[in-house]
Amino acid sequence: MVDAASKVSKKLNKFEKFKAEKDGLAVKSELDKFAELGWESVDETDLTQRLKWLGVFFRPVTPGKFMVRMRMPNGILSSKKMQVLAEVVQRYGDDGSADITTRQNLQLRGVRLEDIPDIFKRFEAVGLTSMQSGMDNVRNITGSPVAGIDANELIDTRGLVKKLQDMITNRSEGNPEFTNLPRKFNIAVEGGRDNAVHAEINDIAFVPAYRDGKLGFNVLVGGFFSARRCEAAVPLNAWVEPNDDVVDLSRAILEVYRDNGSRANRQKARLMWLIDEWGMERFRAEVEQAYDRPLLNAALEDELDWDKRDHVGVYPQQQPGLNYVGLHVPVGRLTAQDMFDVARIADVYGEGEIRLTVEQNIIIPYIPDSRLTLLMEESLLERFSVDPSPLVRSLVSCTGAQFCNFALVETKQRALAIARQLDATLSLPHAVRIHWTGCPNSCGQPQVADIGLMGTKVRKDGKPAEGVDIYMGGKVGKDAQLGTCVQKGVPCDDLPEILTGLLAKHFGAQPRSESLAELDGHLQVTVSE
Ligand code: SRM
Ligand code: SF4
Repeated sequence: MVDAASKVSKKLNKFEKFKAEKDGLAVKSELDKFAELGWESVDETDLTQRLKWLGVFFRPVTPGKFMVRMRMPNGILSSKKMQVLAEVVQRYGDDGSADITTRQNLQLRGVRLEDIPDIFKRFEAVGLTSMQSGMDNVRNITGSPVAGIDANELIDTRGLVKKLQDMITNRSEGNPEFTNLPRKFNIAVEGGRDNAVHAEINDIAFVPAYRDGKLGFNVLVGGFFSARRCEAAVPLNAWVEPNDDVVDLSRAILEVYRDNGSRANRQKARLMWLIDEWGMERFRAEVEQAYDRPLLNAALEDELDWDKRDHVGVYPQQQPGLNYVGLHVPVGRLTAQDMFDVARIADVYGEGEIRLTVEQNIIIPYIPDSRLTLLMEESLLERFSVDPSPLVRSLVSCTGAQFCNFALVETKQRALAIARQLDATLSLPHAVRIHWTGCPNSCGQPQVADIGLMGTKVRKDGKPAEGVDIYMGGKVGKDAQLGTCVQKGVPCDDLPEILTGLLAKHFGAQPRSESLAELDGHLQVTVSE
């Protein structure tokens, strides 16, 4: 293992210091001890920081009730895995729930530290892992949620994403080679035409491209969001074949970043800052050296030439007679019962497979034509609609104040309430993607939205109040581009009116003529507490 921290800089930030004292992965062998001690007696840095290396997050907002962040390569899991996750959440009663994340992943809530050793055994038995899903590690690796079933797909990314995860996490055992990066790191491997995973906002993005008639990936690097700075990824001027080269090149980039990224100022530690410091020519040369063979220049253009799809609804698969059905999960929140129901539906109607999207929704693939009508009658589809109202349909929200101590505002409940209210009063010619994020960390990706709302503190009528900064202009799909802040400090209470104005001016919204009663079906969605 490389002692990266000492190699790079003598001036280390406080995170680097505690990592240098003890690697995050070290707590893996201490879980039984922690479970016996109880969370109040665990060393503070182990409790609040190092446990995140195993995907176990102490929540200062709900002390003693932990969040567990999984890994779901390409957003795919089996019904068996979903059942195990549902059982974990179920044992915590009203405290237990799960969230689908903006990286097509699942986070479990309410978990007690004393149960972690048992929970991890259950995970292992079905091939689930939460290894290296937080802190200075590579996050869940995203890929098209319709990989292998999309009739128009270019590259099926499932195997590649799994291989990448296995390399980075040492097949979920934990890989000390990559547990001490200077900062978090995101990788996306897009195999479709519509850029379903927002490739451009990842530290490494592989996007499909033909070079000399051969299909492979152009490579982009350095995309990220942070409170201080947001950047779209830029071309590395490299093209790789869709095979182990993807894994090898990712490894090379990670090594270069690990050994050279800034460990002094944590606000300037993401990959793009290193690219800025060196310039792309040097960065590419260093990566090429670590890759240990010549890098091929990028193809002139990539194949991202479709508008982004949200996959909500019923769609034919590339396999004749089979369909995938996208269920809308309001702001990604699931109860234990929802999870059992989704697993059952995947078993009864499909082939026991479930997929997650970066819009925090669920896809059930492999549904035969003959089973569609019956599926549509399932009561779960009243909550998880295949045809939700337009603003609710495209709503994305980060965790917010309910569980996140960085949050400046409550997000999920409010996001849903406002979207439902506006859907009841406005008719829209097309979907408008509204993304909520509770603070400038941008987990809810407001910069990719048509309208992005970033939590902030404001004053209203002379009193402190919850508010948002408004972002607009985010484009997704073929010509993805980041939105920018257009209005600052809007009190949340004023949002219905302000959003109505924006929707009318920029998105063709008209006052609705139907009565509210007609929308009843759409208004029944709720987020469980
Ligand atoms: Fe995030 C930190 C939740 C996607 C940028 N993010 C956090 C923490 C861990 C803070 C904390 O300890 O409370 C949040 C946990 C709250 C909780 O209890 O759920 C949190 N981030 C999330 C999730 C769950 C939002 C969601 O509701 O979907 C997403 C989990 C993804 C996953 O499965 O791994 C999530 N976070 C993102 C994204 C979006 C993405 O990856 O496409 C971003 C912006 C992209 C990026 O990172 O470049 C993002 N999160 C951050 C940052 C700012 C990073 C930076 O460089 O400054 C932080 C703060 C930090 O790391 O210091 C952060
Ligand atoms: Fe928490 Fe802020 Fe991320 Fe929302 S954007 S989950 S409030 S860190």
